[in-house]
Amino acid sequence: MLPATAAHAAPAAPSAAQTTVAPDLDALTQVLRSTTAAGAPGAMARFTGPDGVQTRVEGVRDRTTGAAMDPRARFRIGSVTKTFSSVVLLQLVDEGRIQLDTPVNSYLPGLLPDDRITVRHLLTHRSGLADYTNAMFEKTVPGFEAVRNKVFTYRELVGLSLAEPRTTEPGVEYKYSNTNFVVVGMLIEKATGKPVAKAYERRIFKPLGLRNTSYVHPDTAIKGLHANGYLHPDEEGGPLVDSTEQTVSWAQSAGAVISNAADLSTFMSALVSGKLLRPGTLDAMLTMTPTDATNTRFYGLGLRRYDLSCGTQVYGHTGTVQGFYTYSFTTRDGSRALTAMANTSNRGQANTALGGTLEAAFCGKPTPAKATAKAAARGFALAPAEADLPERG
Ligand code: REY
Repeated sequence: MLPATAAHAAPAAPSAAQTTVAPDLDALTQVLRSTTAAGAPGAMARFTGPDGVQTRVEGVRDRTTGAAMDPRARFRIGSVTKTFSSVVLLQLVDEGRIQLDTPVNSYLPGLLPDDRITVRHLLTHRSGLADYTNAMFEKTVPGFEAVRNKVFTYRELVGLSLAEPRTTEPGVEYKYSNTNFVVVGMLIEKATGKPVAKAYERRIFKPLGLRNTSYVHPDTAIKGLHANGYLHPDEEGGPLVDSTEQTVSWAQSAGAVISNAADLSTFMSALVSGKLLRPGTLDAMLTMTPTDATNTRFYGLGLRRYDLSCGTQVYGHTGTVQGFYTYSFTTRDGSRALTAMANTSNRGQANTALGGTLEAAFCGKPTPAKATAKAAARGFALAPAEADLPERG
């Protein structure tokens, strides 16, 4: 059962261009191989489209046993959690319990030092609240070891952010910050009177039947068939750290959900096809502003849009948590979806390589002449150096 307030909107009609492109499975395999060559023990991609499900794997999910990567494996999704948190928050907007342009302080009196910061500023990363994780993980492995078994309250995390100067005036600039989605978690708990885990379960996991998805904070294990995560140390050539078990308390509603590829794609497709939000709030979520100068990457409300070289636009989120890189994206009509994961992190080259799964899956067989002409017509710079840089989360 969907919550009483969930609306079923008709999905947007797929464009002819979107339905005729088949994924390039050889290219997908090549991308996964380059991801493992760049230092990921394993990598996987799972594509859903009109012809059903196609999966590709490379490498291992467990370096000790040598078990192969498995497309069904569970893993830590990092910031893809932000899309789940946004959906819950926006359902509360649909129910009239929270308003997007109301100051956060009217729901959580005195929490923030600036009454001008609104709920929408949090969801669009325009609050100016510093990201406390930059200092926390300045030294990657020591930073991780210091928090892997810790349990933080939301207020402690907000306190870490407020000890630093704010980065922008409210609303002025996009500055990605985990703090925003920590405050979103607080708003959800304030409005529902229950832990965020209950809200995710009742409003998303159960209605969509996501049996491989959970929020177990502060438990440290990933139950069932899962991939182990391996963190690269800052020192080149140093041993990988098995980072599978941790509380993820440093992220909570900004990054602590566990899921698998099938569930993430189901979630993203359901979201864009109107199964979780009323049309007005979904429109608000899909209203995007650029996150960089390439004009190919955008952020809405807890949701990214990437404009690919073939002109196809995909919606979803990226995730980085120690030991795991994730991409989960779908076309606007929800008919095609890709979730890709590599079981490593702090390895930019591996993350960039994994991002290539999007082009292989959604743009299909490379036809350079056509792609070049199309991209030029749309004013895209082809593969600018900047566009190759992986984003945080
Ligand atoms: C935190 C550091 C990444 C990860 C982060 N993740 O903010 C959130 C997100 C949930 O947006 C770590 N990097 C790594 C370092 C760099 O420690 N010194 O790569 O595992 O997804």
